Amino acid sequence: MEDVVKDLWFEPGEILIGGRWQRCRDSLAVENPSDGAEIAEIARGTAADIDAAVAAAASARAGEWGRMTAAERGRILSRIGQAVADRAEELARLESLDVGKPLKQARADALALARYLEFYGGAADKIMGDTIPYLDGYTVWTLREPHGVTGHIVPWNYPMQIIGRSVGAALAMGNAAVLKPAEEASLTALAFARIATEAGLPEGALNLVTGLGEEAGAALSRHPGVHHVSFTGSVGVGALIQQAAAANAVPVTLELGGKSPQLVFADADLERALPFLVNAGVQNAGQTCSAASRILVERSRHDEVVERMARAYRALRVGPALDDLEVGPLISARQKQIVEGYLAQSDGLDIAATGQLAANLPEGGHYVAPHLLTGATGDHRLAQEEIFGPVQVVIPFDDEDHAVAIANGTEYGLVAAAWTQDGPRGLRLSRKLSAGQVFLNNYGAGGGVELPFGGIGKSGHGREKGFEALYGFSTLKTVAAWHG
Ligand code: TXE
Repeated sequence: MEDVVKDLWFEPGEILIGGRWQRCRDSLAVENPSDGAEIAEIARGTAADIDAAVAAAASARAGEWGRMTAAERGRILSRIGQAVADRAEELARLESLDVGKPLKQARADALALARYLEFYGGAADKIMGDTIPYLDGYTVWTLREPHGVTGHIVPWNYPMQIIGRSVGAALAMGNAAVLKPAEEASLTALAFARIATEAGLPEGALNLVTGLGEEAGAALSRHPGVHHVSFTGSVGVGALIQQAAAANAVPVTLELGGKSPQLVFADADLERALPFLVNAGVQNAGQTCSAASRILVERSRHDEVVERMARAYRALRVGPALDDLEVGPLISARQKQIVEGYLAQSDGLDIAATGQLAANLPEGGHYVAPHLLTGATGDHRLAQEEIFGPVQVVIPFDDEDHAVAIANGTEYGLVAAAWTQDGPRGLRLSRKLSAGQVFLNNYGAGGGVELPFGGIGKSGHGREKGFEALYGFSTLKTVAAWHG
Protein backbone atom coordinates (compact mmCIF):
# COMPACT_ATOMS: atom_id res chain seq x y z
CA MET A 1 0.00 0.00 0.00
CA GLU A 2 1.24 3.47 -0.85
CA ASP A 3 2.82 5.39 2.01
CA VAL A 4 0.60 8.39 1.55
CA VAL A 5 -2.44 6.23 2.31
CA LYS A 6 -0.77 4.11 5.01
CA ASP A 7 0.49 7.18 6.81
CA LEU A 8 -2.66 9.25 6.38
CA TRP A 9 -2.76 12.11 8.80
CA PHE A 10 -6.48 11.54 9.19
CA GLU A 11 -8.66 8.51 9.80
CA PRO A 12 -10.54 7.81 6.54
CA GLY A 13 -13.24 5.75 8.30
CA GLU A 14 -14.60 8.73 10.22
CA ILE A 15 -17.10 11.46 9.52
CA LEU A 16 -16.99 15.03 10.84
CA ILE A 17 -19.98 16.35 12.75
CA GLY A 18 -19.91 19.50 14.85
CA GLY A 19 -16.11 19.51 14.98
CA ARG A 20 -15.92 15.91 16.22
CA TRP A 21 -14.66 12.97 14.18
CA GLN A 22 -16.85 9.91 14.63
CA ARG A 23 -16.98 6.34 13.38
CA CYS A 24 -20.01 4.85 11.63
CA ARG A 25 -21.22 1.28 11.96
CA ASP A 26 -20.70 0.35 8.32
CA SER A 27 -17.92 1.14 5.90
CA LEU A 28 -17.19 1.15 2.17
CA ALA A 29 -14.00 -0.06 0.51
CA VAL A 30 -11.93 2.50 -1.42
CA GLU A 31 -10.43 1.24 -4.66
CA ASN A 32 -7.34 2.49 -6.45
CA PRO A 33 -8.53 2.74 -10.09
CA SER A 34 -4.98 2.24 -11.37
CA ASP A 35 -4.76 -1.37 -10.14
CA GLY A 36 -8.05 -2.27 -8.46
CA ALA A 37 -6.40 -2.66 -5.03
CA GLU A 38 -8.31 -1.70 -1.90
CA ILE A 39 -6.44 1.21 -0.34
CA ALA A 40 -8.67 2.33 2.52
CA GLU A 41 -12.13 2.20 4.01
CA ILE A 42 -14.50 5.10 4.40
CA ALA A 43 -17.57 5.37 6.59
CA ARG A 44 -20.97 4.58 5.12
CA GLY A 45 -22.93 7.44 6.61
CA THR A 46 -26.69 7.10 7.09
CA ALA A 47 -29.71 9.40 7.08
CA ALA A 48 -29.27 9.67 10.88
CA ASP A 49 -25.70 10.92 10.37
CA ILE A 50 -27.02 13.52 7.93
CA ASP A 51 -29.59 14.60 10.56
CA ALA A 52 -26.78 15.07 13.05
CA ALA A 53 -24.63 16.95 10.51
CA VAL A 54 -27.48 19.32 9.62
CA ALA A 55 -28.20 19.94 13.30
CA ALA A 56 -24.50 20.69 13.91
CA ALA A 57 -24.47 23.12 10.98
CA ALA A 58 -27.57 24.87 12.34
CA SER A 59 -25.86 25.22 15.76
CA ALA A 60 -22.78 26.67 14.10
CA ARG A 61 -24.96 29.26 12.37
CA ALA A 62 -26.52 30.15 15.73
CA GLY A 63 -23.12 30.16 17.44
CA GLU A 64 -19.56 31.30 16.89
CA TRP A 65 -19.57 30.88 13.11
CA GLY A 66 -22.81 32.78 12.60
CA ARG A 67 -21.63 35.68 14.76
CA MET A 68 -18.25 36.05 13.11
CA THR A 69 -17.56 39.13 11.01
CA ALA A 70 -17.14 38.67 7.28
CA ALA A 71 -13.51 39.77 7.57
CA GLU A 72 -12.78 37.09 10.17
CA ARG A 73 -14.45 34.41 8.03
CA GLY A 74 -12.32 35.54 5.13
CA ARG A 75 -9.16 35.37 7.21
CA ILE A 76 -9.95 31.80 8.24
CA LEU A 77 -10.62 30.73 4.65
CA SER A 78 -7.37 32.32 3.52
CA ARG A 79 -5.54 30.44 6.27
CA ILE A 80 -7.11 27.16 5.16
CA GLY A 81 -6.07 27.98 1.59
CA GLN A 82 -2.48 28.42 2.69
CA ALA A 83 -2.58 25.14 4.63
CA VAL A 84 -3.93 23.38 1.52
CA ALA A 85 -1.15 24.90 -0.60
CA ASP A 86 1.41 23.71 1.96
CA ARG A 87 0.11 20.16 1.66
CA ALA A 88 -0.58 20.24 -2.07
CA GLU A 89 1.89 17.48 -2.81
CA GLU A 90 0.34 15.05 -0.32
CA LEU A 91 -3.15 15.94 -1.49
CA ALA A 92 -2.13 15.38 -5.10
CA ARG A 93 -0.74 11.91 -4.38
CA LEU A 94 -3.85 11.03 -2.44
CA GLU A 95 -6.08 12.16 -5.30
CA SER A 96 -3.99 10.25 -7.83
CA LEU A 97 -4.43 7.06 -5.82
CA ASP A 98 -8.13 7.61 -5.18
CA VAL A 99 -9.29 8.95 -8.56
CA GLY A 100 -6.61 7.61 -10.92
CA LYS A 101 -5.63 11.08 -12.09
CA PRO A 102 -2.08 11.59 -13.36
CA LEU A 103 -0.08 13.33 -10.68
CA LYS A 104 0.35 16.65 -12.49
CA GLN A 105 -3.40 16.93 -13.02
CA ALA A 106 -4.05 16.10 -9.35
CA ARG A 107 -1.46 18.70 -8.31
CA ALA A 108 -3.30 21.30 -10.39
CA ASP A 109 -6.52 20.38 -8.56
CA ALA A 110 -4.90 20.78 -5.13
CA LEU A 111 -3.54 24.18 -6.09
CA ALA A 112 -6.92 25.15 -7.52
CA LEU A 113 -8.54 24.29 -4.17
CA ALA A 114 -6.00 26.54 -2.44
CA ARG A 115 -6.71 29.29 -4.96
CA TYR A 116 -10.49 29.03 -4.48
CA LEU A 117 -10.00 29.50 -0.73
CA GLU A 118 -7.68 32.44 -1.33
CA PHE A 119 -10.21 34.02 -3.71
CA TYR A 120 -13.26 33.43 -1.51
CA GLY A 121 -11.30 34.34 1.62
CA GLY A 122 -10.52 37.70 0.01
CA ALA A 123 -14.07 38.16 -1.25
CA ALA A 124 -15.87 37.41 2.02
CA ASP A 125 -15.96 41.03 3.24
CA LYS A 126 -16.56 42.59 -0.16
CA ILE A 127 -20.15 41.56 -0.70
CA MET A 128 -22.31 44.63 -0.48
CA GLY A 129 -25.89 45.59 -0.98
CA ASP A 130 -27.40 48.55 -2.83
CA THR A 131 -29.28 51.64 -1.87
CA ILE A 132 -32.33 52.12 -4.04
CA PRO A 133 -33.78 55.55 -4.89
CA TYR A 134 -37.44 55.41 -3.87
CA LEU A 135 -40.38 57.51 -2.74
CA ASP A 136 -39.88 60.69 -0.79
CA GLY A 137 -39.57 59.89 2.92
CA TYR A 138 -38.07 56.42 2.40
CA THR A 139 -34.56 55.03 2.43
CA VAL A 140 -34.28 51.57 0.88
CA TRP A 141 -31.33 49.22 0.85
CA THR A 142 -30.51 45.56 0.28
CA LEU A 143 -28.61 43.10 2.43
CA ARG A 144 -26.94 39.90 1.23
CA GLU A 145 -27.47 37.21 3.82
CA PRO A 146 -26.43 33.54 3.91
CA HIS A 147 -29.09 30.91 3.20
CA GLY A 148 -28.23 29.16 6.47
CA VAL A 149 -27.30 25.49 6.08
CA THR A 150 -26.06 24.46 2.64
CA GLY A 151 -25.77 20.90 1.31
CA HIS A 152 -22.97 20.00 -1.12
CA ILE A 153 -23.11 16.78 -3.10
CA VAL A 154 -19.86 16.36 -4.98
CA PRO A 155 -18.83 13.89 -7.70
CA TRP A 156 -15.60 11.94 -8.08
CA ASN A 157 -14.04 13.57 -11.13
CA TYR A 158 -12.68 16.81 -9.58
CA PRO A 159 -13.32 16.48 -5.84
CA MET A 160 -10.91 19.18 -4.73
CA GLN A 161 -11.89 21.74 -7.35
CA ILE A 162 -15.60 21.25 -6.78
CA ILE A 163 -15.24 21.46 -3.00
CA GLY A 164 -13.27 24.68 -3.48
CA ARG A 165 -15.82 26.37 -5.68
CA SER A 166 -18.88 25.23 -3.82
CA VAL A 167 -17.98 24.86 -0.13
CA GLY A 168 -15.48 27.74 -0.37
CA ALA A 169 -18.09 30.17 -1.66
CA ALA A 170 -20.80 28.95 0.73
CA LEU A 171 -18.54 29.41 3.77
CA ALA A 172 -17.37 32.82 2.57
CA MET A 173 -21.01 33.97 2.64
CA GLY A 174 -21.39 32.67 6.19
CA ASN A 175 -23.39 29.52 5.50
CA ALA A 176 -22.63 26.36 7.46
CA ALA A 177 -22.04 23.44 5.12
CA VAL A 178 -22.75 19.72 5.03
CA LEU A 179 -20.57 17.99 2.47
CA LYS A 180 -21.28 14.57 0.94
CA PRO A 181 -18.41 13.56 -1.35
CA ALA A 182 -18.72 10.76 -3.90
CA GLU A 183 -18.32 7.24 -2.58
CA GLU A 184 -15.66 6.60 -5.25
CA ALA A 185 -13.50 9.55 -4.19
CA SER A 186 -13.77 10.80 -0.62
CA LEU A 187 -10.16 10.82 0.56
CA THR A 188 -9.19 14.37 -0.37
CA ALA A 189 -12.52 15.65 0.97
CA LEU A 190 -11.68 14.03 4.31
CA ALA A 191 -8.15 15.43 4.17
CA PHE A 192 -9.53 18.88 3.38
CA ALA A 193 -11.92 18.75 6.34
CA ARG A 194 -9.01 17.78 8.59
CA ILE A 195 -6.88 20.64 7.26
CA ALA A 196 -9.76 23.11 7.63
CA THR A 197 -10.46 22.23 11.25
CA GLU A 198 -6.76 22.32 12.12
CA ALA A 199 -6.50 25.75 10.48
CA GLY A 200 -9.18 27.09 12.81
CA LEU A 201 -12.55 26.64 11.08
CA PRO A 202 -15.05 26.80 13.96
CA GLU A 203 -16.85 23.59 14.82
CA GLY A 204 -19.93 22.82 12.76
CA ALA A 205 -19.13 25.32 9.99
CA LEU A 206 -18.17 22.34 7.83
CA ASN A 207 -19.58 18.88 8.42
CA LEU A 208 -18.69 15.92 6.27
CA VAL A 209 -20.58 12.66 5.84
CA THR A 210 -19.16 10.07 3.45
CA GLY A 211 -21.44 7.38 2.06
CA LEU A 212 -23.62 6.27 -0.79
CA GLY A 213 -25.58 8.65 -3.00
CA GLU A 214 -28.91 6.96 -2.51
CA GLU A 215 -28.43 6.90 1.28
CA ALA A 216 -26.45 9.87 2.62
CA GLY A 217 -26.81 11.95 -0.57
CA ALA A 218 -30.57 11.49 -0.88
CA ALA A 219 -31.03 12.21 2.84
CA LEU A 220 -29.12 15.47 2.47
CA SER A 221 -31.03 16.64 -0.61
CA ARG A 222 -34.45 16.14 1.01
CA HIS A 223 -33.55 17.36 4.49
CA PRO A 224 -35.92 20.12 5.68
CA GLY A 225 -33.08 21.77 7.63
CA VAL A 226 -31.04 22.40 4.45
CA HIS A 227 -31.64 25.78 2.80
CA HIS A 228 -29.72 25.36 -0.44
CA VAL A 229 -28.40 22.30 -2.27
CA SER A 230 -25.47 22.39 -4.62
CA PHE A 231 -24.94 19.33 -6.82
CA THR A 232 -22.50 18.34 -9.53
CA GLY A 233 -23.08 15.01 -11.23
CA SER A 234 -25.34 13.17 -13.65
CA VAL A 235 -28.52 14.59 -15.20
CA GLY A 236 -30.65 11.81 -13.70
CA VAL A 237 -29.49 12.38 -10.15
CA GLY A 238 -29.65 16.16 -10.67
CA ALA A 239 -33.35 15.84 -11.46
CA LEU A 240 -33.88 13.73 -8.31
CA ILE A 241 -32.11 16.34 -6.23
CA GLN A 242 -34.20 19.14 -7.66
CA GLN A 243 -37.37 17.17 -6.89
CA ALA A 244 -36.24 16.42 -3.36
CA ALA A 245 -35.31 20.06 -2.71
CA ALA A 246 -38.62 21.19 -4.24
CA ALA A 247 -40.46 19.51 -1.35
CA ASN A 248 -38.78 22.07 0.92
CA ALA A 249 -38.98 24.85 -1.72
CA VAL A 250 -35.25 25.54 -1.42
CA PRO A 251 -32.98 26.64 -4.28
CA VAL A 252 -30.56 24.27 -5.96
CA THR A 253 -27.48 24.75 -8.08
CA LEU A 254 -27.06 21.93 -10.60
CA GLU A 255 -23.95 21.35 -12.71
CA LEU A 256 -24.69 18.35 -14.86
CA GLY A 257 -22.07 17.97 -17.52
CA GLY A 258 -22.23 18.51 -21.24
CA LYS A 259 -21.29 17.76 -24.81
CA SER A 260 -19.17 20.80 -25.33
CA PRO A 261 -17.97 21.78 -28.82
CA GLN A 262 -14.89 23.56 -30.07
CA LEU A 263 -15.46 25.19 -33.48
CA VAL A 264 -12.41 25.41 -35.71
CA PHE A 265 -12.81 27.83 -38.62
CA ALA A 266 -10.60 27.80 -41.70
CA ASP A 267 -8.79 30.93 -40.50
CA ALA A 268 -7.95 29.44 -37.08
CA ASP A 269 -4.44 29.61 -35.68
CA LEU A 270 -4.07 25.82 -35.60
CA GLU A 271 -0.68 25.88 -33.95
CA ARG A 272 -2.25 27.52 -30.91
CA ALA A 273 -5.49 25.58 -31.07
CA LEU A 274 -4.10 22.06 -31.27
CA PRO A 275 -3.10 21.41 -27.65
CA PHE A 276 -6.43 22.87 -26.50
CA LEU A 277 -8.37 20.68 -28.91
CA VAL A 278 -6.72 17.49 -27.67
CA ASN A 279 -6.24 18.24 -23.95
CA ALA A 280 -9.83 19.29 -23.50
CA GLY A 281 -10.85 15.81 -24.64
CA VAL A 282 -8.44 13.63 -22.73
CA GLN A 283 -7.67 15.54 -19.54
CA ASN A 284 -8.73 13.41 -16.55
CA ALA A 285 -9.36 10.64 -19.11
CA GLY A 286 -12.24 12.66 -20.54
CA GLN A 287 -14.14 12.53 -17.22
CA THR A 288 -14.62 16.27 -17.19
CA CYS A 289 -17.97 18.05 -17.24
CA SER A 290 -16.57 20.64 -19.65
CA ALA A 291 -14.67 18.10 -21.79
CA ALA A 292 -14.62 19.19 -25.44
CA SER A 293 -16.07 15.95 -26.68
CA ARG A 294 -17.04 17.46 -30.07
CA ILE A 295 -14.58 19.10 -32.43
CA LEU A 296 -16.37 20.90 -35.28
CA VAL A 297 -14.09 21.77 -38.20
CA GLU A 298 -14.71 23.85 -41.32
CA ARG A 299 -14.64 21.38 -44.18
CA SER A 300 -11.69 22.91 -46.03
CA ARG A 301 -9.38 22.20 -43.08
CA HIS A 302 -11.07 19.07 -41.75
CA ASP A 303 -8.49 16.55 -42.98
CA GLU A 304 -5.57 18.65 -41.81
CA VAL A 305 -7.05 19.08 -38.31
CA VAL A 306 -7.82 15.36 -38.08
CA GLU A 307 -4.30 14.48 -39.20
CA ARG A 308 -2.69 16.80 -36.67
CA MET A 309 -4.97 15.69 -33.84
CA ALA A 310 -4.32 12.06 -34.79
CA ARG A 311 -0.60 12.63 -34.48
CA ALA A 312 -1.11 14.07 -31.00
CA TYR A 313 -3.37 11.16 -30.06
CA ARG A 314 -0.78 8.57 -31.11
CA ALA A 315 1.66 10.22 -28.69
CA LEU A 316 -0.73 9.93 -25.72
CA ARG A 317 0.35 7.31 -23.21
CA VAL A 318 -2.09 5.68 -20.83
CA GLY A 319 -0.91 4.23 -17.52
CA PRO A 320 -1.13 4.22 -13.73
CA ALA A 321 -1.79 7.61 -12.16
CA LEU A 322 1.49 7.77 -10.27
CA ASP A 323 3.46 7.11 -13.49
CA ASP A 324 2.16 10.56 -14.40
CA LEU A 325 1.64 9.94 -18.12
CA GLU A 326 -0.85 11.95 -20.16
CA VAL A 327 -3.85 9.74 -19.38
CA GLY A 328 -4.73 7.59 -16.34
CA PRO A 329 -7.43 4.97 -15.79
CA LEU A 330 -11.14 5.67 -15.56
CA ILE A 331 -12.61 5.90 -12.08
CA SER A 332 -14.28 2.49 -11.97
CA ALA A 333 -15.12 -0.73 -13.77
CA ARG A 334 -18.62 0.71 -14.24
CA GLN A 335 -17.36 3.87 -15.93
CA LYS A 336 -15.11 1.78 -18.18
CA GLN A 337 -18.11 -0.31 -19.14
CA ILE A 338 -20.12 2.83 -19.99
CA VAL A 339 -17.33 4.19 -22.22
CA GLU A 340 -16.70 0.87 -23.93
CA GLY A 341 -20.43 0.56 -24.48
CA TYR A 342 -20.36 3.84 -26.41
CA LEU A 343 -17.31 2.77 -28.41
CA ALA A 344 -19.16 -0.39 -29.37
CA GLN A 345 -21.88 1.82 -30.90
CA SER A 346 -19.53 3.84 -33.07
CA ASP A 347 -20.98 2.33 -36.24
CA GLY A 348 -20.54 4.62 -39.20
CA LEU A 349 -17.55 6.34 -37.58
CA ASP A 350 -13.86 5.86 -38.33
CA ILE A 351 -11.14 5.64 -35.73
CA ALA A 352 -8.62 8.26 -36.85
CA ALA A 353 -6.21 7.40 -34.03
CA THR A 354 -5.95 6.01 -30.53
CA GLY A 355 -3.53 6.62 -27.69
CA GLN A 356 -1.21 3.87 -26.53
CA LEU A 357 -1.80 1.70 -23.48
CA ALA A 358 1.47 1.31 -21.55
CA ALA A 359 3.00 -2.15 -21.46
CA ASN A 360 2.24 -4.36 -18.42
CA LEU A 361 -0.72 -2.38 -17.16
CA PRO A 362 -1.94 -3.64 -13.77
CA GLU A 363 -4.76 -6.09 -14.42
CA GLY A 364 -7.31 -4.58 -12.07
CA GLY A 365 -6.97 -1.04 -13.53
CA HIS A 366 -9.75 0.56 -15.59
CA TYR A 367 -7.88 1.64 -18.69
CA VAL A 368 -9.38 2.80 -21.98
CA ALA A 369 -7.21 4.08 -24.83
CA PRO A 370 -8.23 7.58 -26.02
CA HIS A 371 -10.19 7.42 -29.29
CA LEU A 372 -10.39 10.11 -31.94
CA LEU A 373 -13.41 9.41 -34.13
CA THR A 374 -14.33 10.95 -37.48
CA GLY A 375 -17.10 10.66 -40.01
CA ALA A 376 -19.85 11.77 -37.64
CA THR A 377 -22.74 14.10 -38.23
CA GLY A 378 -24.08 16.17 -35.37
CA ASP A 379 -26.92 13.77 -34.68
CA HIS A 380 -24.88 10.60 -34.21
CA ARG A 381 -25.43 9.13 -30.75
CA LEU A 382 -21.74 9.63 -29.89
CA ALA A 383 -22.06 13.27 -30.90
CA GLN A 384 -25.15 13.76 -28.73
CA GLU A 385 -24.61 11.94 -25.43
CA GLU A 386 -22.09 12.57 -22.70
CA ILE A 387 -19.62 9.66 -22.86
CA PHE A 388 -17.42 10.75 -19.94
CA GLY A 389 -14.34 9.02 -21.25
CA PRO A 390 -11.38 9.86 -23.53
CA VAL A 391 -13.40 9.98 -26.75
CA GLN A 392 -13.72 12.90 -29.15
CA VAL A 393 -15.72 13.05 -32.36
CA VAL A 394 -14.74 15.35 -35.22
CA ILE A 395 -17.61 16.76 -37.27
CA PRO A 396 -17.18 18.82 -40.46
CA PHE A 397 -19.23 21.99 -41.10
CA ASP A 398 -19.82 24.17 -44.16
CA ASP A 399 -20.23 27.68 -42.80
CA GLU A 400 -20.89 29.68 -39.66
CA ASP A 401 -24.62 29.00 -39.52
CA HIS A 402 -24.07 25.28 -40.03
CA ALA A 403 -21.43 25.27 -37.27
CA VAL A 404 -23.77 27.04 -34.86
CA ALA A 405 -26.62 24.66 -35.69
CA ILE A 406 -24.45 21.63 -34.89
CA ALA A 407 -22.90 23.26 -31.81
CA ASN A 408 -26.31 24.15 -30.35
CA GLY A 409 -27.92 20.90 -31.46
CA THR A 410 -27.65 18.91 -28.22
CA GLU A 411 -29.63 18.98 -24.99
CA TYR A 412 -26.60 20.37 -23.17
CA GLY A 413 -25.04 23.83 -22.98
CA LEU A 414 -22.07 24.04 -20.64
CA VAL A 415 -19.09 25.33 -22.60
CA ALA A 416 -18.34 26.20 -26.24
CA ALA A 417 -15.27 27.57 -27.95
CA ALA A 418 -14.50 29.08 -31.35
CA TRP A 419 -11.16 29.33 -33.09
CA THR A 420 -11.12 32.11 -35.67
CA GLN A 421 -8.99 35.14 -36.45
CA ASP A 422 -12.05 37.03 -37.66
CA GLY A 423 -12.84 39.27 -34.68
CA PRO A 424 -16.42 40.20 -35.57
CA ARG A 425 -17.21 36.53 -36.22
CA GLY A 426 -15.88 35.66 -32.77
CA LEU A 427 -18.12 38.29 -31.22
CA ARG A 428 -21.14 37.05 -33.20
CA LEU A 429 -20.45 33.51 -32.02
CA SER A 430 -20.18 34.62 -28.41
CA ARG A 431 -23.84 35.63 -28.75
CA LYS A 432 -25.05 32.72 -30.86
CA LEU A 433 -23.52 29.78 -29.01
CA SER A 434 -25.84 28.27 -26.39
CA ALA A 435 -23.57 27.70 -23.41
CA GLY A 436 -22.81 29.04 -19.97
CA GLN A 437 -19.23 29.83 -20.97
CA VAL A 438 -17.90 30.74 -24.42
CA PHE A 439 -14.18 30.85 -25.13
CA LEU A 440 -12.68 32.62 -28.12
CA ASN A 441 -9.28 31.37 -29.28
CA ASN A 442 -8.74 29.42 -26.08
CA TYR A 443 -10.47 26.71 -24.12
CA GLY A 444 -11.16 27.02 -20.42
CA ALA A 445 -9.12 30.20 -19.92
CA GLY A 446 -6.85 28.28 -17.57
CA GLY A 447 -9.79 27.27 -15.38
CA GLY A 448 -9.73 30.67 -13.63
CA VAL A 449 -11.62 30.58 -10.33
CA GLU A 450 -12.82 34.13 -11.07
CA LEU A 451 -14.96 33.07 -14.04
CA PRO A 452 -18.61 32.20 -13.35
CA PHE A 453 -19.36 28.66 -14.45
CA GLY A 454 -22.53 26.68 -15.05
CA GLY A 455 -24.82 25.55 -17.80
CA ILE A 456 -28.09 25.90 -19.59
CA GLY A 457 -30.46 23.15 -20.72
CA LYS A 458 -29.52 19.74 -19.35
CA SER A 459 -26.16 21.09 -18.23
CA GLY A 460 -28.05 22.51 -15.26
CA HIS A 461 -28.63 25.92 -13.76
CA GLY A 462 -27.12 28.33 -11.27
CA ARG A 463 -23.54 29.57 -11.37
CA GLU A 464 -20.52 28.61 -9.34
CA LYS A 465 -17.08 30.21 -9.32
CA GLY A 466 -16.30 33.91 -9.25
CA PHE A 467 -18.46 36.44 -7.43
CA GLU A 468 -21.56 34.95 -8.99
CA ALA A 469 -21.30 31.95 -6.65
CA LEU A 470 -21.51 34.28 -3.65
CA TYR A 471 -24.83 35.55 -4.94
CA GLY A 472 -26.01 31.96 -5.42
CA PHE A 473 -25.02 31.03 -1.88
CA SER A 474 -26.89 33.99 -0.40
CA THR A 475 -30.32 35.50 -0.36
CA LEU A 476 -31.21 39.16 -0.83
CA LYS A 477 -33.18 41.06 1.77
CA THR A 478 -34.71 44.43 0.95
CA VAL A 479 -35.13 46.90 3.79
CA ALA A 480 -37.39 49.94 3.32
CA ALA A 481 -37.34 52.53 6.11
CA TRP A 482 -39.89 55.32 6.27
CA HIS A 483 -38.59 58.35 8.10
CA GLY A 484 -40.92 61.03 6.82
O1 TXE B 1 -22.84 10.18 -11.08
P1 TXE B 1 -23.87 10.48 -9.92
P2 TXE B 1 -22.10 8.81 -11.43
C1 TXE B 1 -22.05 12.00 -15.33
C2 TXE B 1 -21.18 11.26 -16.33
C3 TXE B 1 -21.09 9.88 -15.74
C4 TXE B 1 -22.46 9.74 -15.12
C5 TXE B 1 -22.57 8.74 -13.99
O2 TXE B 1 -21.83 11.22 -17.57
O3 TXE B 1 -20.87 8.88 -16.70
O4 TXE B 1 -22.77 11.02 -14.63
O5 TXE B 1 -21.66 9.04 -12.94
C6 TXE B 1 -24.38 11.35 -5.47
N1 TXE B 1 -29.35 11.48 -4.18
N2 TXE B 1 -21.27 12.78 -14.39
O6 TXE B 1 -23.06 7.69 -11.37
O7 TXE B 1 -24.58 9.23 -9.54
C7 TXE B 1 -23.17 10.44 -5.53
O8 TXE B 1 -22.96 9.81 -4.29
C8 TXE B 1 -28.35 12.30 -3.82
C9 TXE B 1 -21.02 14.15 -14.75
O9 TXE B 1 -20.93 8.66 -10.58
O10 TXE B 1 -24.69 11.63 -10.39
C10 TXE B 1 -22.07 11.44 -5.89
O11 TXE B 1 -21.67 12.12 -4.70
N3 TXE B 1 -27.09 12.13 -4.24
C11 TXE B 1 -20.42 14.92 -13.68
C12 TXE B 1 -22.78 12.41 -6.82
O12 TXE B 1 -24.17 12.25 -6.55
C13 TXE B 1 -26.82 11.09 -5.06
C14 TXE B 1 -19.61 14.30 -12.65
C15 TXE B 1 -22.55 12.18 -8.33
O13 TXE B 1 -22.95 10.89 -8.66
C16 TXE B 1 -27.82 10.20 -5.47
C17 TXE B 1 -19.95 12.91 -12.39
C18 TXE B 1 -29.13 10.42 -4.99
N4 TXE B 1 -30.17 9.63 -5.33
C19 TXE B 1 -20.74 12.21 -13.27
N5 TXE B 1 -27.26 9.28 -6.29
C20 TXE B 1 -20.08 16.34 -13.97
N6 TXE B 1 -21.09 17.19 -14.16
O14 TXE B 1 -18.93 16.73 -13.97
C21 TXE B 1 -25.96 9.58 -6.40
N7 TXE B 1 -25.67 10.68 -5.65
